Order: sequence, then C-alpha cells, then structure tokens
Amino acid sequence: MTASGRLIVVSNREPYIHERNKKGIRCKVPIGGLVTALDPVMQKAGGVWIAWGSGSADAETADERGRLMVPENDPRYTLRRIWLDPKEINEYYYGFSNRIIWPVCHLFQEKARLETEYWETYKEVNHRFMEAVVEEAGADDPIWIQDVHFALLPSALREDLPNNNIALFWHIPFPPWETFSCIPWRKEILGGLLGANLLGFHTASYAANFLNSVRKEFPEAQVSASAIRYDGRTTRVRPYPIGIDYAGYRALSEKESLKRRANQLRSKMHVQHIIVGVDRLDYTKGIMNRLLAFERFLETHPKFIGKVSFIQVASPTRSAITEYRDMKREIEENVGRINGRFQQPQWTPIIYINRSVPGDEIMMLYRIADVAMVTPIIDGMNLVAKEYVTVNDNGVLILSEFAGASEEMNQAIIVNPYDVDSMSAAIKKALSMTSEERARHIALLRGIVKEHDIFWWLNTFLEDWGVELGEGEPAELRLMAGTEPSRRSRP
Ligand code: ADQ
Repeated sequence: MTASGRLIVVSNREPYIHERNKKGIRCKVPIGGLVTALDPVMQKAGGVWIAWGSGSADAETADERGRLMVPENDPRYTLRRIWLDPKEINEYYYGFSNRIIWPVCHLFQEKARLETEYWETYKEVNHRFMEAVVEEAGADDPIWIQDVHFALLPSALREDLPNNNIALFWHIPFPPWETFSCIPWRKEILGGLLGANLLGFHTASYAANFLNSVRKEFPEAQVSASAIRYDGRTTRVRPYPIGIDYAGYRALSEKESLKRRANQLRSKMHVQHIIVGVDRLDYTKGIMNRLLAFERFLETHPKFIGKVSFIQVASPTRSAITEYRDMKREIEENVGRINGRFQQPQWTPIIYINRSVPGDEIMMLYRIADVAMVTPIIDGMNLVAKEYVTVNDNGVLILSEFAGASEEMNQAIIVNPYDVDSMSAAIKKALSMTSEERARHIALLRGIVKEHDIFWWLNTFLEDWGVELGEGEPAELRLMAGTEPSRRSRP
C-alpha cells in the first residue's frame, strides 16, 4: 500500500445541509446510505468533500468559494459546496440521475425519461464538479467519487490529473447490458467510468454486468474477470458489499435511555406483535407489495386480527418527480383501504408515517419490532436490513432476494418481493418462531454484519485501491434527523 495525500470525496448529496427556518439556521444530516457510510470515514481521515450545496442557508454558512469546516461542533474536514441553479437541479439531479439512471439500473426501464436536455445538463454539471476537483486536489490526493451522479467525472479529470488515483463506487445495482443499453448515451457513460483506476459495486453480479456492458460497447477493450485494459489505462472492477458502523449501532442500542423509551412505546401499543418497514418512499423499495402481503396475512390468518400492527416509515424523497407522487397516492389509498377493512376501535393494523423520522426514533422502532420487512423489488444493498439485526436482540428479518444484502444475509427469511402470498407466509413463519429460534436467527445475522462492517468495507476498498489514510480515532456514531433535499439553490 502506498502512502497517499488527503482524501477528496465527491458526491451529489452533501453530508451537512444548512436550512433556514423561522427560528434561524439549522444544520441537518440527510437520510440515505451514502452519508451514513462516508461521514465517519471523512471525520477519521480529513480532506475535502465536494458536493452540491442544496440547503437554503448553505451559501451564507460557507465562504465565497463555498467552503466550510464540518462538523460544526468538532471540525474535522472541509466541505466544498457547488451551487446549482433550478434548471440544473431539475435536469441533472431529478432528470438524468433520478429519471434515467435510477430507473434503468433498477430494471424499471418503462419509467425512464430519455430527454436530451437531461443528458446535456448532466454533462455540464459533471464538468463543473471536474473544475472544483482540479482546484482542490493535489497531485498525490486520491479522489473517491460516489455514485451515479458523476459517471463522466473519472475520464473528465484525466486531462488535468492524469496520474491521480481515482476510484468510483456505484451505490445502486448495475443492470444487464440488455437493460442498460436503452440509454442512448450508454457508451459515453461507460467511457466516463473507464477513467477510474478502481470501480466498486455492491455485488459480483453487478460488477459482472458492468464488465459485460464494456465488452459489448468497447469490443477493442481487453476485459478480464475483474479488470479492463482500455486506452492505455487499467480499470479494476470489484465487488465491495457496503456495511454499517456495527459497533456504533450496538453502543446506541445499549443506551439505557433508548431502551427505556422503547419499552414505554412498546407497552403503549397494546399489541402482541409489531412488524416494521423503514424506507425512503421509493418505487424500488416494494412498499406496496409489502402492504398487500400484510393484508393477505390478516385475511388468511384472522386470529392475528387485533394482535399485530405494521409500522411503515416511508420518508418523502424526490417528491418533485411524478412517479414518486403517484406511488405515494397509491400507497396512501391502500393504507386507508386496508385499515378501513380491518380496523377496530382499539387497534390500527397499519401505522403509516410519511415524514422524515430522526435516527433515534428509527432505532426505537427497530428495537420494538418483532419482525422487520425489508422487501425491495430491487436494491443495491439495503442498510436497513443490517441495522435492524444489529439493534434488535430477538427479532426476525424478512429479506427480499433482490436486495444486495441477501447475498450475505441468506440466513434471513428470504422472499420474492413480487410474490404476495409467499411474503404473507413469511410473516406467519416469522411470528411463529420461538424466542430461542429468534435469538439464534439474530445472532447468526448479526455475526455477518459485524464481520463485514463499514470499516471492513472501507479498508478492503482502500487496500485494493492502494490508498493509505492518516491515523485517527473513529468518530462516534451520531444519529440525526433526515431531510429531503431542498429545491432552493444559489445561482
Ligand atoms: P438508499 O436507497 O437511501 O441508498 P438504504 O440502504 O435502504 O438506502 O438506507 C440508507 C440509510 O437511510 C439507512 O441508514 C437507513 O437507516 C436510513 N433510512 C432509510 N429510510 C429511512 C427513513 N424512512 N427515515 C429515516 N432514515 C431512513 C443507496 C442504495 C442502497 C445502498 C445504499 C448504500 O439504494 O441499496 O444500501 O445506497 O450504498
């Protein structure tokens, strides 16, 4: 491993968002896997994190170049904010990233909106970020690009930074070429990624899909099982299943105050069993089918009526996009319908929470739930599955076979998220397990999460990448309120 300079991280979402409200300025940490995973890393390593400054008070809390030190109460690294105007936000973020790459990579081709303006603006924004990285990075600084928003960046950086060590981690699935190829600009996207020295995916099958797409689009490239030689450069392509801060979550779950509040909540609910679902309100997360499975379960096992409640947290996300608003309406109609069908004066079948929920409340829900249903239609990894088994001591995890997490956590009750009957049967099975069976189940899954935690992910990635970070104490895990990205921006 070679000694390296400061770490430069590039992502769309910033780790700290300043919002102005009536009481003044508040700093929030957004929900989503990326920040959860990388903020502790940057706090440990130091360096510069470059991201879109999306908060209404972001400009006034940064200097004239968009820079500030974070976290505010214990500054550890520099956040460099990039300003995007409303058209750019609409076309690069909501458009290209969330209405083209997101649906196509999650195999929802029919939801893709292949607008040329989205592509043009995506290119422009990638260029803007390229200029910021060139300003911030020294010749020895490794550059770690996060996710689908910057597929063009690795190649774009090569003109000014030909020798920097550049890596990109792709946080969502990479689909088979037959699906990916519906994107008219597929060759440019793949070519952009080939500027990196290392490309990481959650699973071996996503990595294989990527390699195969390169074979199809670049017949002149030499493609092996884990590397591509193209245009005088080698890009290694490997799976790195992301984990969570296991020790941090364990420590929080052991806090007496949290346990006390969880017990109080549990005893107020007056039901024998609680099932929980925690997701961003996204069509990939399978929320609708999960509700239908719960309905089927009540229908087919009437002795559970009045005895089990399903708590679904579905935090708003990307609500500027029509598909998300339509899905929200459909879910709400069905929650109303199912509750109307089964509800009793003293019992609510589905408790539906459609707002962003602070991290400590999510932890309480994990603790009180006998069963967690993590049943995405498809998901790159899914950290909720890992968090639940870490925090709950005696529960059962029902997990979709199409979540990346199921490759490692195959001891969960694995379900097909399209198959409502089998998910209903899984609920029955989970609720019928004895306390000893549940304890064994959780212990097994917890062992996997512990072994492959976020630091394992980070170290494995960095080691393969050949990057060595400065020593430091790992930052304490903090849980804060989530938020949807603000649409206000600075020119
Ligand atoms: P997401 O789709 O955002 O991320 P997921 O892994 O399900 O990811 O959850 C990420 C984090 O957000 C978890 O820490 C979870 O606790 C939190 N969270 C989720 N829903 C919440 C809610 N309603 N309220 C509060 N907190 C909530 C993408 C990919 C995933 C991949 C991650 C990390 O889509 O497949 O696991 O990145 O790479």
